[in-house]
Amino acid sequence: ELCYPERLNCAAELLDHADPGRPVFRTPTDGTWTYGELRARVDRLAHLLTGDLGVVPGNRVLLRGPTTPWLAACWLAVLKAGAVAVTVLDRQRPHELRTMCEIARVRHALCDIRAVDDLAKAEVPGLRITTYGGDGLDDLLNRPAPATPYRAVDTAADDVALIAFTSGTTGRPKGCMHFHRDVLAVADTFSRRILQPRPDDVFAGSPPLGFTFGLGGLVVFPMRAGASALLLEQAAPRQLLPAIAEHRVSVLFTAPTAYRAMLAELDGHDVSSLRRCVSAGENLPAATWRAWHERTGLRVINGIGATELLHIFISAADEHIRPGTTGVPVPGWHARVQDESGNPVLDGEPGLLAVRGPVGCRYLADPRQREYVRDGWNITGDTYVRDPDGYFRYVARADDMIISAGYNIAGPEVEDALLRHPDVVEAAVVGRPDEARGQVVVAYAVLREGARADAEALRAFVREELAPYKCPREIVFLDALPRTATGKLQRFRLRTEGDQ
Ligand code: 3SK
Repeated sequence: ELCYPERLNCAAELLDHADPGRPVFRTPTDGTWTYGELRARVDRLAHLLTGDLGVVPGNRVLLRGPTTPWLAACWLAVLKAGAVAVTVLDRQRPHELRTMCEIARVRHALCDIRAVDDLAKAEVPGLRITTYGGDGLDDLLNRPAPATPYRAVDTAADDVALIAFTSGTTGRPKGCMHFHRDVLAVADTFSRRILQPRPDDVFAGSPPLGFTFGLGGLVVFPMRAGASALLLEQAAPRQLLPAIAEHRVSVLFTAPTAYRAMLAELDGHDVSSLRRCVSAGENLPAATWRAWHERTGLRVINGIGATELLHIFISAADEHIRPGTTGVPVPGWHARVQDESGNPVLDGEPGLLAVRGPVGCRYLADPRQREYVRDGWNITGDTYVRDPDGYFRYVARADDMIISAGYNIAGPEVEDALLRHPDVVEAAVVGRPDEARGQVVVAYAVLREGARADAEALRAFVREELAPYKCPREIVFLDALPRTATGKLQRFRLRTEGDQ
């Protein structure tokens, strides 16, 4: 049982426990910040926010920039000052930013100077933008520091700390409100119980801080454990692999696609410092799990999380990992599989994943709240099967099931089969409307450089692995699959490809 005091400021809680001399953020080019240095910079930012910038508790402050210690410091300062951090991705475009600012009624923004153009182009009425990383905020920060540390605003544990946006794989963005206690709860469930971090751990990964996957993995979890994080502005596998060796990274957060890309480039890289590898953001196919295990000896910790629930709620570590499954509910969380009417289905039968735990979905002024939360359960939109031994197995996104000539086909199962072929690095399988069969299975594949396999060879390979009705009618070769800014596959774009 998690138990937090009624009055709680999660930023103060994260900042105040570690030894001030220990490292908290490392960077490839700008050195290392200690907890003491971070605390001093956060206090100075909080003084600025509530002084010159006129921010008052409850105000929503947009944060935008690449993954840097300054972005993390801004996030902590906004929360310490009792305001609400509105996190967005630095890849989001002006019209998206404008919509998010409208939904969250944002009046202040702290923005990395390198990401300010699109925010300015968004022309948000009444928005005061303060930049950092150039002049602007740096100017203010260079003034003599106030003598006294900043006293954290006495927020309630269930005051809103954070609004994180999700657009899913399509649609108008939804702002998810999370409380101060929620921020600690994800650290005290997934991180503490599954990762079991130690103060000497070095966290790193590819998700940006504007995505709660990255915010948890690169700021909240390391700080809650008194550990440190390597913050990389560019975290594609090409940068990640050498950084792991150079900074002795021990806990890695990334997505299945990145594990596959790193496998292709692993030769000559030392990953012996890794002790925990987390995969989330998308389903981790058993083929990818096995390939990473074979090459590195490491057992990837798979997990499913959601912006609505802040972080990961089903997972497993060490000897409890079963490749091809997501795992079991993280201690503190409950999960079940149910039908459309909310009745639990039998083990082994597919249905909708329903989750309950210390964090719940609270959309900001959005009627879709009624679809996501039903009878106290959060319906994530994923189709799952619960095995008789209690393990949860991903089937597909609920709207990604293919129905062909009366057969239900889960695209990810066919993708998994394609990924077992040595020439295939990425695969996406969708249903295309068909008069005779309702839908037919169509696969999109990205091949390894220099690979020779043609569509017929891949179809023959899949026929050896799966029942013939699951075999793609057609295989289309692409250079890359369409993905959202957070790296999620956009199957709807492939489904409508033929319409354009
Ligand atoms: O959206 C996701 O897939 C996710 C995964 C892990 C942690 C947090 C999130 C939002």
